[in-house]
Amino acid sequence: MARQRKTPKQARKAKQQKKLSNPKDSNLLIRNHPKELLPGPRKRGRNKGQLAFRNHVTSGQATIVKTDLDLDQYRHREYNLKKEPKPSNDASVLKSVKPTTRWTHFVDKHGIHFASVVLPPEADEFHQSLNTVRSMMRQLPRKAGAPTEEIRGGHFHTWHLMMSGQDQAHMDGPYWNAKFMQNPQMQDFLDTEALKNIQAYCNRQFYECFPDHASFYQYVGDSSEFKPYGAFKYGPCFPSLALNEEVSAISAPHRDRRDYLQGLAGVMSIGSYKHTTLNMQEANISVEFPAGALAFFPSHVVHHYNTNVAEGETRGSMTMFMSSDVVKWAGLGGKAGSKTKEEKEAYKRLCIDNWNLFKHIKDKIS
Ligand SMILES: O=C(O)CCC(=O)C(=O)O
Repeated sequence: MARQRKTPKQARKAKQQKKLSNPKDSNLLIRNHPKELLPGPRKRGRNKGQLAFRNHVTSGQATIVKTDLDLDQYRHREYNLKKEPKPSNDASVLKSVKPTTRWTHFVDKHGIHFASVVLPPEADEFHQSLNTVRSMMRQLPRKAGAPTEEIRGGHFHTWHLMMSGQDQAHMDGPYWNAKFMQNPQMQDFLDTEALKNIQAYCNRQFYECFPDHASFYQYVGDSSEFKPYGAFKYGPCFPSLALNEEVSAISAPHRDRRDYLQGLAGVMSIGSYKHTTLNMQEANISVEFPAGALAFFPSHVVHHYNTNVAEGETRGSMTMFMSSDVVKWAGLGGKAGSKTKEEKEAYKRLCIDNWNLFKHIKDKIS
């Protein structure tokens, strides 16, 4: 009997499956790593971040916006939200917010702080660094990235500098995606002074907006699984960075279901454009998102997307995040499948406890 030809989609899936079940050892970050169950977030840096947050709120440099999000709806979930139909990309039905202060903090219906948008600082050094990063991004070798996936809107390239530890990849430990590992130009880009300035800025803002999350992220990065290997390339908080090419990179509605459920992603918007928005469906808001602004939000919880920039304008973004698997590797120190029931239970409890990283705004400023 003649074999049926695979559709292009089936062929792509088969290739991907093959790749996943034949991991290259050289992509492994660490082998024979010690087991270490995470006890919880560290205090390091958190107090300083808390103080900075309180200062900018009480000195009138921040606006607090109440939204329709209800975080309580998600608190019983440990790792994943169920797949739901994607919302439409009609942002005109959402409540529009235009940041007028340097910081805008968004709270859910119970007052829990879950997202922030930070307008770019005036400092020349920041803008010079960002422009250098933008021009270097244009030179990045295309072979070190991939065309955008379906979930994202336009036709653009994404460089996924991603550390992961997906169990379905049958890896014995955390690993880098191969394209990134093997590309020296990408390594040079990450070592450039300008990128380091932007990286430090993003991590500092993370501490100053979400000190509890930031200290937990840094704690994961400081664990013996990752620290000796300099694994958190966009650290100290973020292990992974996706560079969305500056052409017309606009996200279609999606949830990042591999991001740590109780965590936050950061997105810095870049480009030459007059207007786009970051839209958060479950919060029912559409926030003006100018070039150079930085947003933190729960990327696994809320469906998010952008509105188009005008014809002839350019737009890209730098998305920083931590996959669930990264926390899992540090929490379980190896394959989840080979763990005892107690270890698995302890990890589940850690995840549920980590919903408490989201704090009430009153507690953050008192
Ligand atoms: O570019 C943006 O504003 C959003 C980026 C994003 O959602 C992503 O990279 O997953």
